[in-house]
Amino acid sequence: MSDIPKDSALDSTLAILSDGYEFIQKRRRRYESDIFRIRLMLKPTVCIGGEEAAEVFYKPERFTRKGALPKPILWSLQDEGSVAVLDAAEHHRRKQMFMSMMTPGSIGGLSELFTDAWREAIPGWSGDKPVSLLGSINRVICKAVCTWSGVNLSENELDKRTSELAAMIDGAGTAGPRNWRGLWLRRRTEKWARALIRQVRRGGVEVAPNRPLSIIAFHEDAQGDQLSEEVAAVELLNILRPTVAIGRYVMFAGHALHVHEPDRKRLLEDDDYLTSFVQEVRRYYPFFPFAGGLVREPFKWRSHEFRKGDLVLLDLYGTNRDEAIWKNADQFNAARFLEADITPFNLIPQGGGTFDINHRCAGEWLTIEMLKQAVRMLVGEMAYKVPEQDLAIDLSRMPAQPPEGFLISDVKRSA
Ligand code: HEM
Ligand code: MYR
Repeated sequence: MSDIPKDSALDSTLAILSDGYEFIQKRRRRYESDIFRIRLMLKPTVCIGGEEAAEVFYKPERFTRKGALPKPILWSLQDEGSVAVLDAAEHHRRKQMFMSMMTPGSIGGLSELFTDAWREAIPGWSGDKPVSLLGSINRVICKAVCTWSGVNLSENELDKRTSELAAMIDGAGTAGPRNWRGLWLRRRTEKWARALIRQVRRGGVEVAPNRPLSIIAFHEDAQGDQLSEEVAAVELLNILRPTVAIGRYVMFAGHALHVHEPDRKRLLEDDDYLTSFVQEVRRYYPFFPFAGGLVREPFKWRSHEFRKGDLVLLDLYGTNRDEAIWKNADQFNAARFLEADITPFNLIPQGGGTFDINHRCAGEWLTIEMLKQAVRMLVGEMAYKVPEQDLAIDLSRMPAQPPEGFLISDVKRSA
C-alpha cells in the first residue's frame, strides 16, 4: 500500500470540471506533494506532476493510452484505432508514418501555404465590425493544411471543414452540449474523409506521394496490410484537426502581444527572441490540461506501488507552471527561453519524452514553426486595434480562451 495524500472528496469528477486546468496543480500545492490519489468517475486514480513525474510517465512502454481517456474525449480527438491508442511495435511503426511528414522541408511548405492563405484573408477582416482572431485564423489554417495534405476543397467545403474541426477541439474537454455538437459534426467529417481515402486508393484522385493524404492512404502495417478505411480517415483527421488547433495558440500569441508587450521590433529581427516568445506562449497559456495513461508494467515511485491497470494523470499545465522548474512561473517572460534550458520533461504542453517511441505530440515542431510565422504576420504584416473586450481566460473552461476568441478591429495589411 502507499501513504501518498488522498483527496478527501468521494469522487473528483465534478472538481475537475470546476477547477479545470488547475485541478492537479492546486492539490499538489495543498498537499505539498507531486503525487496524490483521487477517485475519478469512481475509479481510483493517481495524479502526478513536475519534471520527475513527467520522466516517470514517459518511460517508454510504461503506460498505455488504451482505455485511459473517457470516450467522449477520445472520440472528439485522436479516436479509436489511432496512433494514440497503439502500443510498442505497432505504435512505433504508425508513429514513424506521422514523423515522416515532419521534415523541415515539409513543415516549411506548410508555413508558406499558411502565409499565402493569411495574406489572402486579411482584406476580408477589414470591415466595420471586429473579428475574432481565433475564428478567422482557423479558416486560414484549415485551408493551408488541407492543401498541404493533398486535399482539394471548394470555398463552401472549406467553411464546413473549418467549423467541424474547430467544434471537435472546442467540445473535447467538456461533458454536455458543446461535446455533443463536436461529435455530431465529426460524423460528417469522418464520412467525407473515408470517401477521400477510398477515391485516392482507387486512383480517382491524384495526390503526390509525399503528401499526408497519400502517405496515410498507402501506409502499410508490419504485415503489409493497408489501414482500414475507418482508421485511415481517423489518421487524416489527426493531421487536419490538431493543425487547426494551432489557431488557439495563434489567438494566445495575439493575446500575449497585447497584454504582455514583448519587444515587437526584436521579434522580427532576432530569431532566438522570436523562438523564446513562442516557447513562452506554449509554456504559459492553458491548452491540453493533463495526459492520461494506464500502467502496463508495475513500478514504484515516491514509495507508491503503481499496479498494472492503474489510471494515472500527468499534470501538463501545472508542470509548465511549476515554480520548482521555472522562476516566476506565473509570469509571462518573452525572453525566458534565451536562458532557460528545455529538457524532454520540463516544457510539456504537447506531452514529453521522445517522439518516435513515445506518445509525445507528433506535431510539436510544426506547431512551433507555424506559431513563429504567425507572430511575424501579426507583428510585421498587419496593423490592427484591440477593441474593448473581456480578455480574462477562465481556467475552468477546457479548452480555455478569452470569451470572444480575442477580437481585433481596423485590420489592414502593413507591409
Ligand atoms: C499527441 C497536444 C498539435 C498530432 C498529442 C498529445 C498532446 C498533444 C498532449 C498526447 C501526448 C501523450 O499522450 O502523452 C497538442 C497541442 C497541439 C497539438 C496542444 C497544439 C495545437 C498537433 C499537430 C499535430 C498533432 C499540429 C499534427 C499535425 C498529434 C498526434 C498525436 C498527438 C498524431 C499522437 C501521438 C502518439 O500517440 O504517439 N498532442 N498537439 N498535434 N498529437 Fe498533438
Ligand atoms: C488535437 O486536436 O488533438 C490537439 C489539441 C486539442 C486540445 C483540446 C484540449 C481540450 C481538453 C482535453 C481534456 C483532456 C483531459 C485528459
